[in-house]
Amino acid sequence: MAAIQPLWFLTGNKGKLKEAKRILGPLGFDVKALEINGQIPEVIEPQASILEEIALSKLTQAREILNALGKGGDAVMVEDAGLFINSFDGFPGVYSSYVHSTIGSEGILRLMNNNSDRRAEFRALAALWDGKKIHIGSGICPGHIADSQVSGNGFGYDPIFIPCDLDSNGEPLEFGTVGMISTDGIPFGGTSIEVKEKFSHRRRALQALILSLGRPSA
Ligand code: ITT
Repeated sequence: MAAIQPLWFLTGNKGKLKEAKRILGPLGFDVKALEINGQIPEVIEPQASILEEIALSKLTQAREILNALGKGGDAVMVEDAGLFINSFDGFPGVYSSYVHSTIGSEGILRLMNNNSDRRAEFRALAALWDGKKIHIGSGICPGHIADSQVSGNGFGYDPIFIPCDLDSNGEPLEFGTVGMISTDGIPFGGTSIEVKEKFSHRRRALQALILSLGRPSA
């Protein structure tokens, strides 16, 4: 087994940090929040229409912060995600963070009122600097927007997002197809973190990243 490698994660989202630790820990990464004096550094999130552009800009800023801390040789990662709703042409997409902090999941449900096409997907784009070069991994989780919120676990839009079922290989099926693996119509917010991981865009993005790094995945 490879030696444990420190990996800085620049994020202000504790839910994302927790999930990344769970996924990457067993693969030999000690994932730690990138902080300065106990504070998450402010970064500029560019106005861009694709997740990759945002993530790469944040990665550049993360590397500058690490350099300033005298840790320029360490590995550092950012990850950008969003909820893309089909009938809104992908909105909120790259604006998911702003939309969540303003109208929230409740607001999305209001906007979706009487909307019969409830298909949506989570997308995640992870970018990692390994000290020499940049690696990218992306992941998608197709699903749909619930009629009402559930409370319980998770964060962000988890209370209103129901993932598509998976086939026996763990791959997502078409919307409406019954598969071997299912949350039985329960949003992520009503499932455990272990269940969410089977479906998660984040898990897929991080696994693709690990593949690009040439590390064996779990
Ligand atoms: P960063 O500091 O890492 O940018 P953020 O909260 O802004 O944190 P993102 O831009 O990646 O994170 O996410 C956009 C929004 O989508 C934000 O409101 C998240 O809470 C939400 N989100 C991202 N991943 C999610 C997931 O797995 N489940 C539910 N909501 C999620």
